[in-house]
Amino acid sequence: MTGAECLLETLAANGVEVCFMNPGTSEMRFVAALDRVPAVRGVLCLFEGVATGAADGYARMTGRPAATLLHLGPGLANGLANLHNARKARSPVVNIVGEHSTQHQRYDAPLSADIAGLARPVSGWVRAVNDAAEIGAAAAEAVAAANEPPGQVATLIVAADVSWSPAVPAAGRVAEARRARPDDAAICRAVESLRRPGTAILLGGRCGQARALEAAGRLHAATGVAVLVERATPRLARGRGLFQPPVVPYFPEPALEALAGARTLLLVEAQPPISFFGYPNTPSRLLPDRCEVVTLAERSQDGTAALEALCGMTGAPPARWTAEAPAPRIPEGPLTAEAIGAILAARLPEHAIVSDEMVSASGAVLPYLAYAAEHERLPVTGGSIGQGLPVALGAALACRERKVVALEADGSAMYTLQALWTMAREGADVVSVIFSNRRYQILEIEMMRTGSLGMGPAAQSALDIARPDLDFVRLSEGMGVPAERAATAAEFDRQLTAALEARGPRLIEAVLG
Ligand SMILES: Cc1ncc(C[n+]2csc(CCOP(=O)(O)OP(=O)(O)O)c2C)c(N)n1
Repeated sequence: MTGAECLLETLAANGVEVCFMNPGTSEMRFVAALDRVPAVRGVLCLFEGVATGAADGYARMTGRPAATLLHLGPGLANGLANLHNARKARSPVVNIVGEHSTQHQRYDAPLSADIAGLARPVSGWVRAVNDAAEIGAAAAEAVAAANEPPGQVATLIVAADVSWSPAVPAAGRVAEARRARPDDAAICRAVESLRRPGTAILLGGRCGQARALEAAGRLHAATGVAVLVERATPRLARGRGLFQPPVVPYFPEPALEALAGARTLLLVEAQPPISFFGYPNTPSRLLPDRCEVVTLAERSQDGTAALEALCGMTGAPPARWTAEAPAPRIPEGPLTAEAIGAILAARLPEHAIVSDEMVSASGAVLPYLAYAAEHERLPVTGGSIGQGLPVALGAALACRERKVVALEADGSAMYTLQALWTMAREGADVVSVIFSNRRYQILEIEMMRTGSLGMGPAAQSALDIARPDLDFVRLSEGMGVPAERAATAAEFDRQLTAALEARGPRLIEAVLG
């Protein structure tokens, strides 16, 4: 078999089933091998940022890596921003990058670049393979590295001649890495903290998922301990019937307020909270000075098991949760972010996956989603916009039986809009809602916050994405995704209901009044 077939066979033998790809000449033998190794399905993406974001979404929902296939340094560079988000999510990704054949690497050919240098800042593991004899073992090592808790990007750089030379696969499967439960000393320290007034728990990592939330809710009900969730928690269960602790706010002032009472902060797969940005008059560190930080579980450990152990040691009984207020009624009139929130609260189907890149609209919409049916929310983990649609695509291919809803600000949507084309081609069950305010609205707020006294026409023009207005209906239809435009709450409700009932991708351009 060829090195490319050996690479794919090894990926398949180690549980990698999908490869989000945008290939070139150096990856042609990999592409050819897809027909001989059908256990790995190639999914074509028309921009590398779509491929890397989709791999992130897939990993968040399965806990397993997808592969990506990118074309030399420039292809990798196009995919870096969403690999950055994947790194912050601790998503396992097997990031395969093609390289020139070994004899060609000594020349400064047009596509020559420092691939490892580009890969390192986003990768926990990087290996270049220039000998076909190594490709089987290297591929197995890449999967093992990606899966190493808590999960990371593992970049495997494969020379073109490795792909076309004969090779033999590595024997057997790599051992599955398990997350260790924190030791008894860490659990005893945490039990002691729970006895003290002013203790708060901060959840992150995998502890946004239902089982961990249930355990945290039991502790909250039994001991009164405050519970918060990190903003960048990659997968957060929400909705009626769940314990829904608040997420640390985006802006520093409300975040400082939310944490002001903490005397001890128990970290569970989380890090001490810091502000998203530094501003002229607010601190970066969000904890009060006198607050002691106690780590119950590191990011690489099993925080859920640790929380459950705490429940056992404190005798916290099962608790029940209901959303405090009834679901809000469907509004009338012009379409606003609040109206979208209320309609989503009523219409979101059970177990939906919500990819959240609403940016400035999130403050208005998210409180309503507390009343929606149980769902999971995937936020932007690394602040790099252009991840929402690709993550939705990856999540939809990972969970074919679940409806995915991408809540997407218009400016952010334009970074990786090509995700719609792959959604159409793959029949991905995604309803994309574009929040069309035709501005970079959050940046108008940030402009004030960073001390600017006013905006002249040049500055305003830099934050205004109208002139010309983007026509998301035509953009979407042009990529094969049926689309409609809503300007009133009633239109949006009707279109959303129909889109949720259909299968396959749909888009609604929500023009905000
Ligand atoms: C890759 C990347 N480039 C630029 C930015 C800076 N940035 C943050 S928000 C934003 C505009 C957001 O506009 P939109 O998505 O329309 O949301 P709105 O603020 O209008 O709600 C930009 C350009 C970023 N976060 N990431």
